[in-house]
Amino acid sequence: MNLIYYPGACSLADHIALIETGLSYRLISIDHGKKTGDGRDFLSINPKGYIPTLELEDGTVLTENQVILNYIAEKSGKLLPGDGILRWRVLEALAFMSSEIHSRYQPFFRDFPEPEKERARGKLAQAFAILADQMGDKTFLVSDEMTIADCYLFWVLIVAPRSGVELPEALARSFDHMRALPSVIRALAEEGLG
Ligand SMILES: N[C@@H](CCC(=O)N[C@@H](CS)C(=O)NCC(=O)O)C(=O)O
Repeated sequence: MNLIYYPGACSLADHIALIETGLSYRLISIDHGKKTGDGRDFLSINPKGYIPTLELEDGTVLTENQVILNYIAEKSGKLLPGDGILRWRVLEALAFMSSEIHSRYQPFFRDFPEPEKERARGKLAQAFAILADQMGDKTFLVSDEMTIADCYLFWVLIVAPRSGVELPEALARSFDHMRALPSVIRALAEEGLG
């Protein structure tokens, strides 16, 4: 399958998940003119125009980070508990990070006016506190086993400094732990981010 990505963007979560699960993948970058690294018009692949975008071997295209992460987990049988409450906690954490954190990074990506940034900082601080509480002293967000929620969390934590909101200790610890994992080191290197 092809993962269409920008270096360091939220597609990093899917990239880490692909490496962790051992599924085979090809990385295809896109440029700012929405041209793919293999010379195609990105909008004709994903009219939404954003990454991550996953192209399956039969040409089917999947979009939306939460869905792509779920697909990787289902396909590999890894990074998502098969049943029980922990499965729902993983999906809950993904939805929370997508709607309450990722979308609140927009003012910092696009340089919105300061009052909007300040409002976003307040909401982000609350959301980080909730995740830190959930993390507690566990190794990963939901349990002591890594899940797709941790792949997304790592990207969320990479971007956090752009907002100027300080990370609670449990999240700073998670970031240090995650960035030392072989899958994360490899994903960053493959995206040219060393
Ligand atoms: N709803 C999408 C949002 C993905 C998204 O915001 N991707 C950003 C990169 S992190 C993007 O492609 N931005 C390019 C643009 O908005 O033109 C998802 O959850 O996958």
